[in-house]
Amino acid sequence: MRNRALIFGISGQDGAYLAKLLLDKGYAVFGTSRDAQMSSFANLKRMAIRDQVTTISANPCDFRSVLNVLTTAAPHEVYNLAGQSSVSFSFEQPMEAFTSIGIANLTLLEAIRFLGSSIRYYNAGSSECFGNTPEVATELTPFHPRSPYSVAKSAAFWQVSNYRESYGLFACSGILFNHESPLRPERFVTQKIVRAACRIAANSGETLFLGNLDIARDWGWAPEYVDAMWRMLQKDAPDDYIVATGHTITLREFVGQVFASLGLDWERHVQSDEALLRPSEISTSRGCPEKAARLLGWKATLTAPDVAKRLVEAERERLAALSGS
Ligand code: GDR
Repeated sequence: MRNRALIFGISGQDGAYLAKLLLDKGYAVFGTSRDAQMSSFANLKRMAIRDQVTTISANPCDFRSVLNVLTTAAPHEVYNLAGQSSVSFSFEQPMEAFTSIGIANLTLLEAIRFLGSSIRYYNAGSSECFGNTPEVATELTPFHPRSPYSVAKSAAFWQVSNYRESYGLFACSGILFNHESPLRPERFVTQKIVRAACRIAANSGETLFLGNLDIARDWGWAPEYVDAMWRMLQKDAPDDYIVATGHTITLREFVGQVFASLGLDWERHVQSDEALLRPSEISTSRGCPEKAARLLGWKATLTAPDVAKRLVEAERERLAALSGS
């Protein structure tokens, strides 16, 4: 019998790459959206897999809705990638952050427990839970969340741990550091920079306004990260893992690399804007991916400079396709 996977939040970047990975492995893939009839599933279309995925309407905060989709799809594996994903937006909508992340995760765990099911469950955790990590974070580093988003992600992480300990659920959290791709919207800083830089290279004459350029992040390549999610659910026992490249650079360096790859001097085109600063910020984010390498056999092959280069290449290809050249 074919393996069946259900992805909550299949419309996002990670949902699309994970769906592709699972389809390539022979899975029957089901994906949810709050209103599947109204959703465009643009990322699935861009990956040319829209027709291969069965999409179902479901609200992960609604117990009945979750029971319904779990019964319909009858999955062996459930990946919860749904919920708010923007840290900056969570300061504007903190209740939505907690509901779409914390309550949704709890509802899914409860539904799996209620069904007495042997479903394997993946929860999308986040490096944001660590807060500032001038020293490299491991899976044992205490959390210090600094945004409504990361408070909710921390709650979800401990819910998973608690359901594993209390009820023996096969549930894992992947603590993913920043991971990027051309499927990201401009709300996230990497695509904001790459798209603006490409427009500037085409003589738009605009200035790119950014917040804090001194922050440092470990930016990896999203298609590689979904493979780590899958590997977690193939182990004999559930556990939590950091997923990172182990290589951190500043936003200033990232911007410099993007502009340089287009033959531009970034300092002539970029300005800092105080309005883009967050109420509280993580200045440095560093993660140790050693456990994932040792126990999952997973290792990132692309680090931030490669990510910058690939994003620029992809954007140039997209623009060329649009202009028909
Ligand atoms: P982040 O991603 O908050 O780290 O969360 P984002 O790309 O939004 O910000 C990265 C860093 O860049 C700084 N920054 C700006 N960010 C945005 N969006 N726009 C700007 O103009 C700008 N200027 C500076 C930010 O302050 C921040 O420090 C991502 C998401 O994918 C989460 O879902 C995930 O959990 C974490 O990464 C790990």
